[in-house]
Amino acid sequence: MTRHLITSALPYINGVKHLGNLIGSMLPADIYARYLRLQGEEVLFICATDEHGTPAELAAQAAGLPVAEFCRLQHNIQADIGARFGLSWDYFGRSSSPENHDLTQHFARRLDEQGYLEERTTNQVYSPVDQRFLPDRYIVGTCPHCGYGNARGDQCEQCTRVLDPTDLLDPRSAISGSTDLEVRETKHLYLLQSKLADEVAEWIEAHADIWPALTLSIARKWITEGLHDRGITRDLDWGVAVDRPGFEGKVFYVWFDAPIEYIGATAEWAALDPDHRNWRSWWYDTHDVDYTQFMAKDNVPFHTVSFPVTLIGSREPWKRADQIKGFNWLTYYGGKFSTSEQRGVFMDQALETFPADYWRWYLFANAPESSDASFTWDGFAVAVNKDLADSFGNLVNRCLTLSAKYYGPVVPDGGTPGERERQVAADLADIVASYTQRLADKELRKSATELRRGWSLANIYWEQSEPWKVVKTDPDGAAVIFRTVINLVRVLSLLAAPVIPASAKTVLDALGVGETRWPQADGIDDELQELAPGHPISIPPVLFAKISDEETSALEARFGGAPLEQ
Ligand code: B3M
Ligand code: ZN
Repeated sequence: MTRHLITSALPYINGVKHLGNLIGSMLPADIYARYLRLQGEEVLFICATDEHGTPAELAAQAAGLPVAEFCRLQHNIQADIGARFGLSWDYFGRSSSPENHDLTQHFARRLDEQGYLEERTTNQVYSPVDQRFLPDRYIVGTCPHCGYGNARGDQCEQCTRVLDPTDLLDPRSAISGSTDLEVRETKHLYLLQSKLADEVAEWIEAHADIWPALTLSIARKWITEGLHDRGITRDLDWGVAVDRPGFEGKVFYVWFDAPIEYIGATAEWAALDPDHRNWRSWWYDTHDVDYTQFMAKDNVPFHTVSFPVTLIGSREPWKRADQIKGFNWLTYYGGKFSTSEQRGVFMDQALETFPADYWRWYLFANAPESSDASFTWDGFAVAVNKDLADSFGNLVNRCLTLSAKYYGPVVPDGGTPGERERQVAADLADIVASYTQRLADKELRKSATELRRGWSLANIYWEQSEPWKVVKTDPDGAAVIFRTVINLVRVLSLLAAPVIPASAKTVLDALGVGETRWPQADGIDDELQELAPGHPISIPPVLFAKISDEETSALEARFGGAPLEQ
């Protein structure tokens, strides 16, 4: 029996995440986990906060807090918001955990024993005013190529050329602005990726026919460009200490320890119930685990190349991803969401304006899969009004309200399904089969199309059958229609449950559906008779409130919907 391991890219600790982070990894992973659980599969859904690196140190400094305290507070904030978005992690860990420290140091030792680590002395920019070495991104200056005055030491955002800090004209510290910078020698550990390039390339090509095009193209690009040895230690205080003589005061680079936290968080999860949870059975020398990773495209290189280098180089049988679902970017009116510049809609703000399901549906149906997708408030209002309110919510409330009016709070009795019901059953079977396949393939937009097809099928059957008229002359005939629609609503709510779990539960509770299990296409007749005559039902509250044009305009004004300056 296959067990399913699912991880979504770990959100950085600094600040509440925006909708792009949500749809870029965490939400698709949650939808997939929920779908598999409804299928009766064993699932372990893992995520965590990514707590190391310069951004964490600087954000803590700005908050006037010790970095460990800052991370603890921010982790709890992100855990709470994730829960309110219905992100059903089995565990939401912390990359600063002792488990991750131990595992990171274990991998470093193994890589060293296998000959894949090398000490190298390099020149690095030091800022006496800041009393620290400055990572490339924290040195700014004038780009020698295009004259842009805020070019970063690793890349110029204006002409996108990759830079070396020493290329910059008039360099200064991005932290203090100090121009008093020195170049000092410093020693770092280098991971000899070049020695493992062939094995990584072989692993990538072994997945060529199952990875999505976006994932495969990025992975192949990095291999084609040649795998360079890279420094995996930094002159920072906050992070996983390098337990090696001569490396006092240095920590591992955040991208070395962060993916290891997928394993670390699993160990943290197991530590809560050690008698029943065995983290190694998911990660070490496993043969029954199907592992899917979810992330945005900028993280794909680390997951298809860097992290596999660590796992392969350890020469231990660690589980590697089977499927890697990468996403393009969600933009905000065409511009990049930005945590540092507070541009776009952030998860806490989103929940202040509308319930989680509204966002979950919009992001699912507009996921940036084959290309970037642009969030607009108009697009959001259309998705909520047309799909959720009109197609799904309205049908649920009208059919249950009218059925209860004519037959009481039970599934109506009487009548025999006819040709029209047989056709509805056949069409529904096709939709259940295709929707199930799309979800299994983690194709969000195509899944949304199939779910919409199901809502449309039920609405057309309802409108064409006109039970509110039939009931006046043929109560038994109308009973068949109401019973069929009520059972259609049950099936469609189960299908929608992974995407809009709160709303689906409201409907399923009103229908008195106890066992939530995945509908079976090859048993569709039974599915449409599951709620038998006499089964008690109630009327749920209105599921979705429509968004008016005035509200949409006000939201655009509040969140700055105008096209952003690039
Ligand atoms: N913290 C997310 C980002 O780049 C990064 C993912 C780590 S996954 C191990 O925004
Ligand atoms: Zn430039």
